[in-house]
Amino acid sequence: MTVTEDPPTTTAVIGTRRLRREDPALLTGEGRFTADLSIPGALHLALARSPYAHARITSIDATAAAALPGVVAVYTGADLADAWAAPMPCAWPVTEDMKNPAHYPLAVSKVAYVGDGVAAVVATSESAARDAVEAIDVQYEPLAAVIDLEEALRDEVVIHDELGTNISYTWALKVEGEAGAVDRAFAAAAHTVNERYVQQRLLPMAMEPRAVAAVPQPFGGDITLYSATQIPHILKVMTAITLGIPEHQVRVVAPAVGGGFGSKLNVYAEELLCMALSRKHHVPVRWNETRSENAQATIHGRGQIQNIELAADEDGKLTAVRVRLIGDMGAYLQLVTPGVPLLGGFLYAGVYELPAAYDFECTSVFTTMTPTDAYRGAGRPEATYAIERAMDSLAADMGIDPLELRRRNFIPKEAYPYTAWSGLVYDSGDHDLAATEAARLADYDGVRARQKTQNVAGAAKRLGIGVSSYFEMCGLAPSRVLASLNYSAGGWETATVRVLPTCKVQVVTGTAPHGQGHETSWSMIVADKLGISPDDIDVLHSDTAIAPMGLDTYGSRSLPVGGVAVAMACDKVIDKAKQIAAHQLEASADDLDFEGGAFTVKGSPDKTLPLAAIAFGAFTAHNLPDGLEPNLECQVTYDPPNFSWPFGTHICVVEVDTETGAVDVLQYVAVDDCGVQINPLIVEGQVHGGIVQGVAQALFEEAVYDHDGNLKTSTLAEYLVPAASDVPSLTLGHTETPSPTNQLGVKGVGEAGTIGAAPAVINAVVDALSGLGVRDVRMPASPLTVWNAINDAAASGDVDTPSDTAGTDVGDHEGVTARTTTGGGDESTGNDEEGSTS
Ligand code: MCN
Repeated sequence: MTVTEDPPTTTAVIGTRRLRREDPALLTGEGRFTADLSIPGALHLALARSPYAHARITSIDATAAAALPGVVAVYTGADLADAWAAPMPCAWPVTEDMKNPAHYPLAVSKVAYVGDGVAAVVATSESAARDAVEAIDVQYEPLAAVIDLEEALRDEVVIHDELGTNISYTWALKVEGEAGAVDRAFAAAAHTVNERYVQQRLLPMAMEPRAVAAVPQPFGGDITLYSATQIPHILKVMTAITLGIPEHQVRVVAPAVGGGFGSKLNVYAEELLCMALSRKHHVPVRWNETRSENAQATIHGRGQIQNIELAADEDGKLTAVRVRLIGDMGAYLQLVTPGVPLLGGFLYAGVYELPAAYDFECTSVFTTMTPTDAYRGAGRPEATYAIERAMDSLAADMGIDPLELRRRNFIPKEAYPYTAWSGLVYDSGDHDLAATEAARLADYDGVRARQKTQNVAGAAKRLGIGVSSYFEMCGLAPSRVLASLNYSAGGWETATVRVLPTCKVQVVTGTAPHGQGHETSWSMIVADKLGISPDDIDVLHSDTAIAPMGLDTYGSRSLPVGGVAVAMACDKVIDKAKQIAAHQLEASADDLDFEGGAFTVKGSPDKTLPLAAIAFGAFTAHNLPDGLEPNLECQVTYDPPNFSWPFGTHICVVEVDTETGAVDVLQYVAVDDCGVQINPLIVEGQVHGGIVQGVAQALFEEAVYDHDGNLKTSTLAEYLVPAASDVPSLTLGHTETPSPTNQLGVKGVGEAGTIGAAPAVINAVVDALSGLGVRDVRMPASPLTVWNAINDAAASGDVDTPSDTAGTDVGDHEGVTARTTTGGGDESTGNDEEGSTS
């Protein structure tokens, strides 16, 4: 385990900062996205969508629309009732009694969110289809919207009549060494905190909105679905089931995909409609999403109210954690909606030692808003936010430095592999090393010293420093563990390595990259393994006709599962090549070394055979060992023994303007540990993007609904995706603690930045203002929200450390009286937008 600022140099290719081979085509506009595909004769789909959040459909009159030029047909939900063999899929029934309303691509009698599809137009052009949508006369009987999670719980307005309740499920994870351990720990605790946090809804906002094109074959019933999706393989299975098409007749292709962040990990109505209608009309049917539709009809992320309680002994060592969560499912359950809070459910003790005294319970409710589902981190950023914010509250109450409190609680590196209270085994970690490195890069002590002089009475700008130490339970696999969580699919991944006669290599992977650079990374793994140039290696993916088996890309699983499968397939190729080499060199296979792309007989450097010769020999099959199949192609399906557990510490330094509430991020340091890095350049890109999405949640973004259930932030004018100028230059360091569970020593990194960032930022904001009595600031910490927090604290007079006492407030913890807090956290700093989501 080492602290490394320079890339590791373990092998020739792995660990080098190779430029992404994917980028030239994307940067020069050559990349072909779904909407770019030229599909002669395609009809265009457009959807009439509900303008009401909750209403009964009383009538639909499409006569005028159907008569418009270019319109081929208009369909209602009732017209298409026979098109579906099953409702739209939810692959994660987390409890046996989970309530899941039947959800079809078009609503039939009732709508449950603004944007719910009620009719479909197919026309000869996109504009004709969209114009016709305007001419459809849909009459509704409006019902009350439900946008408040606690109101949804009360069932005063029930959204899905047939369920009789808005509660989809309650899932509990209570682990106690002895019965009553949690209650006893809280009763005996020297310190407790009890905090409430709101995870606002977020819009994933991939740069490319969704796009679909379904192309039926004229004979035989085969159909090809082109889709901007992260999950071509899962989509193939699910669309076959939902439409009742034999699976072998469905081919799914994901052309270039412009980001997903979880939002393209789904089976959407428009995909099913294009497929069903293309089969009905025997011509291709395509659909391109507008940006506003993307905001309304593509899944949202987060949406939780969290209540977290920590119990700690006199030294601040955690003795129990209790969490109560309300999850906002939105109007319907999409592919993995119910599993999102559950994924976080294991992480509310963070990277800290905890006895078996953990009590987590989540109740998830339907609301009349766009369905939620996995968004970068999916449950894990939410959990990390809660524990990391609560740790800061505990530190503040105890009057100790937040970094010091974390150090007292870190799982020590000697304890790894560490069997946690949950029974899960964390593979490897050195949290203190990552925290120490982050503190060094951020000049933590220096900033604390600066605070003393800056945060004086009446200071216009107050300095804050926030720490967040995180775990990312990722690399989604192993299949058996996923089964124990009621997930309906496995977690394995496939790879084929095919050495062509001329020793060029094709890698076929079941992962489906949409910005993560797998072509570059996988070629680097193969190059190292086989001793050939990465430029001689092609990586094929995202087409189920080429890569028939796979489980796709999400959950930072591709490298620790799919990339490791690639390495294992190379091992198989080498084993087979060795048999050929042994045969041709007339040596025992045990006496051969393989290095630099050639086999050499041990002790006889002149007796050597390059892989190129073996590849050609395997192709001609003129001189192979008896019984050995020709060609050099091997496949592996890998189901890892464990999740992978990357971790790290992020530190954010902010300055808060006390007169305007504006937050200026002065410095952001991230020290992440994802084990061995295949390509540090890609890792940095992933961490950069992830941090920006976390900073965005902390400071900028929120899907805001009004009381009638209208999304008020459905364009980029209202939904504040940060611009490059809003984000500071990021200082990245890393530590390298290899995972012992796979041969590459790798862990995933795709979500790490997002998981670490939001709590680091808000901890910094609260740290800056704690001397003014501010204990919490709700996300996004917009200037108005921060300003209100300052003024609410002033009005309540709850100032721990008077701001007129220079040097005794933030950062100087000697001046703070330790106290035990048992009340609820400060809830007064809610977002002031009308009808915010929670
Ligand atoms: N990598 C590496 N060394 C490591 C870890 C990762 O070189 N130790 C490299 C991998 O080889 C791969 C990339 O980093 O090229 C990401 O790998 P991994 O962590 O396995 O994550 P996935 O490829 O499975 O990507 C999924 C992850 C998720 S869950 C979201 S959400 C997300 C993310 O990736 N969405 C993204 N990053 C994104 N990046 C882009 N551009 N667009 C998205 O939609």
